[in-house]
Amino acid sequence: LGPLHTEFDGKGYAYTSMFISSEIVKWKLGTWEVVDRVPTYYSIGHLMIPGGDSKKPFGKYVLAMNKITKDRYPPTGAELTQSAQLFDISGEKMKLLLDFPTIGEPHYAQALPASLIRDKQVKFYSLKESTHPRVARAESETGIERSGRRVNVKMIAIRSHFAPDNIEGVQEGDTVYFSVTNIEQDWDILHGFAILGAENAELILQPGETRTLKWVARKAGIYPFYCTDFCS
Ligand SMILES: [Cu+2]
Repeated sequence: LGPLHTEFDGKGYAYTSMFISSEIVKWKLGTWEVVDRVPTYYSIGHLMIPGGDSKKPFGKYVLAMNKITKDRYPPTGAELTQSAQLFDISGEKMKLLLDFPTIGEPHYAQALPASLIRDKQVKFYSLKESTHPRVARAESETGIERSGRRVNVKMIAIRSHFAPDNIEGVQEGDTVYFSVTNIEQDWDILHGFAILGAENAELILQPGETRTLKWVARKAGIYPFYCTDFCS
């Protein structure tokens, strides 16, 4: 009851989410007969077969994204997690592999074999090839310069420190532009930058990336800054 969405496995079957009866129904294209059904907990909305809305589905799994979590999880407050279920659809009957909590009411999703993106993804930004005007490729390229009431700081971030990490001489009312380069060239070492008194932002830096945070020295004092991608 209550069919919402349909995905295809590329092998002649369709899978329809049933919101009211809380189930996935598998049916055969052409004869339209129902060949299998599995319960979902509860009130499934979208469902997803990797590539299942394309001409060539990958067709090994179906994911149920449910809208109602009634009686599933401990009470964690007014907001409860939603639930999802992953089924193996490589055989005749759907087989539950994993039942797990997820965030929000997931509104569709897509999945694909890792091999399609593994060799094509940008893993980190090459420092050598960086054309960023504020890049500092090494500690020797960092520096602090003043022009009027503006202070430009060029910094590097590396595990587990910044350089320079002690900046003196900023005056009350100055505007400081912190340009920070994460000089790591390992794809999975991120760094961040936050400073006390920054009102609405901080930086997160992919390896090889340079970004700038504007900060105003509103009052004389000592202001700590730190890496938000905890590394020390
Ligand atoms: Cu860090």
